Amino acid sequence: MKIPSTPPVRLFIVLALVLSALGALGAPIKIGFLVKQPEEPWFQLEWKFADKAAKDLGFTLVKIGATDGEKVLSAIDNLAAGGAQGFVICTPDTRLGPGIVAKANGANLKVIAVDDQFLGAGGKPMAKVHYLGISAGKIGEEVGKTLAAEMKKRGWTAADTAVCAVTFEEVATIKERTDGAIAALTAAGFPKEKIFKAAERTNDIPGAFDAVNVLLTQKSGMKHWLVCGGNDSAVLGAVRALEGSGFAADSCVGVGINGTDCITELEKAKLTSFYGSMLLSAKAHGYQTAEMMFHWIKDGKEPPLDSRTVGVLITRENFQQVLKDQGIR
Ligand code: FCA
Repeated sequence: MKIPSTPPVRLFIVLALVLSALGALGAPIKIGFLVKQPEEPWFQLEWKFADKAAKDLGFTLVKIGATDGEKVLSAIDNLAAGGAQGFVICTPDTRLGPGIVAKANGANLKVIAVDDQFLGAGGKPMAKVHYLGISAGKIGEEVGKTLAAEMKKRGWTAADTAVCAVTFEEVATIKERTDGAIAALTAAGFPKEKIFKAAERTNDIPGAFDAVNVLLTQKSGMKHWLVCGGNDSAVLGAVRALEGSGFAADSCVGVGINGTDCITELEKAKLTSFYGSMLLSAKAHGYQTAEMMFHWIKDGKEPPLDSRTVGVLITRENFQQVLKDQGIR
């Protein structure tokens, strides 16, 4: 091409060529990653693995702690203003689903829900929103089976043992977990009337601690407790409450879920009632969701609508090795 010689015209044409070359390369990809409890190790690990995906694939990751609905909505505004094309979110309230989708659509942002599935009209899961979560019922059943096996191993009888299930039933994935644990315990022959729920007001250690303290004052006189809950925090709070009521490590067994929020507990020199946890894949939840979002934006490759991950039991015996294998330690 012969570029005309007058300087302003030449400058204009050169600029246009540079800009169109940049356009062909595509806009830089920016992805948000919003989590409901940024202080919990589980979510920090999701972020760590999402950061790794950003580094490997070459996009910008914007990590946002979105602890309530207002923060979620303003974060979406900020992402859109900052040139992001999509975000992954573990919402602080699953009922915000329709609002989040409307806001994202309005801003032309793609959404993947991670961990906690959005709820739509009538409290039904929003099956059309791309979601990656855990096989919650099955993982809960593994917790129940482990508790039943440990009870047997210790020679405890149903007459002197009770179950404390720390529940948080407003989040479906958490309810499915405790329902699964209770189902497995009853299937193993544990009497239903000795299974007690302690409902948390907040899904964290203090929430579980308070709920279990209330239960323990109502159900005094038990010799042994088996403890399940929606995640590690739930079981850790319960174990602390039991210790406060004089239950030592040899009188209770607790099994958590996540496996990431109980590492310091398993490392304690002194044995506690926290026996083990179903370790989930923070890598799949952090890296894979960010990667799926990246390819969706870049190549138009739509992720699967519903993916579920599994868990593996870790205890004091194997946790060091398993965490190492999974790139957590
Ligand atoms: C929920 C829980 C987290 C984690 C995640 C997979 O969001 O609150 O602790 O278990 O599911």
